[in-house]
Parts: sequence; C-alpha cells; structure tokens
Amino acid sequence: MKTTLKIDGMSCEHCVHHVTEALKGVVGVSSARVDLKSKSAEVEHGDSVSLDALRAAVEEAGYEVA
Ligand SMILES: [Cu+2]
Repeated sequence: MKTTLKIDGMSCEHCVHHVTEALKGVVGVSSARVDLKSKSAEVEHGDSVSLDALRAAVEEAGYEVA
C-alpha cells in the first residue's frame, strides 16, 4: 500500500531525515520518501499499518501531519 502524508513543521534536511527515520521505524513500513519542498511523505507499507500509526510516528518525532 502507498500513503501520502502532508507534513507540517519541517524546515531543513535534518527534519527530512528525522521524519524519514520515524516513518521507517513503524513496523510494516518498507520505504519512506520525504520531500521538503512539497512538505510531503510517500510511504510504502503493508496492510497492517494504519494512518494513525504513521501519524503518531511523525508526531512523536516532533512534526505534524496536516
Ligand atoms: Cu530541520
């Protein structure tokens, strides 16, 4: 499955890195591509991964899902 998230609060490549690692840390996520310019993340994951889980991971890292 593929989910695209809008992410608020990223201002530099460090933020991109944090969000990428946070998303990859969710069990069931196979890849995460985060883009600073478009403030979005494209996440590939298995069926077991909920939007809530992705949102929680982003928020735990200190950012917000718009
Ligand atoms: Cu930053």
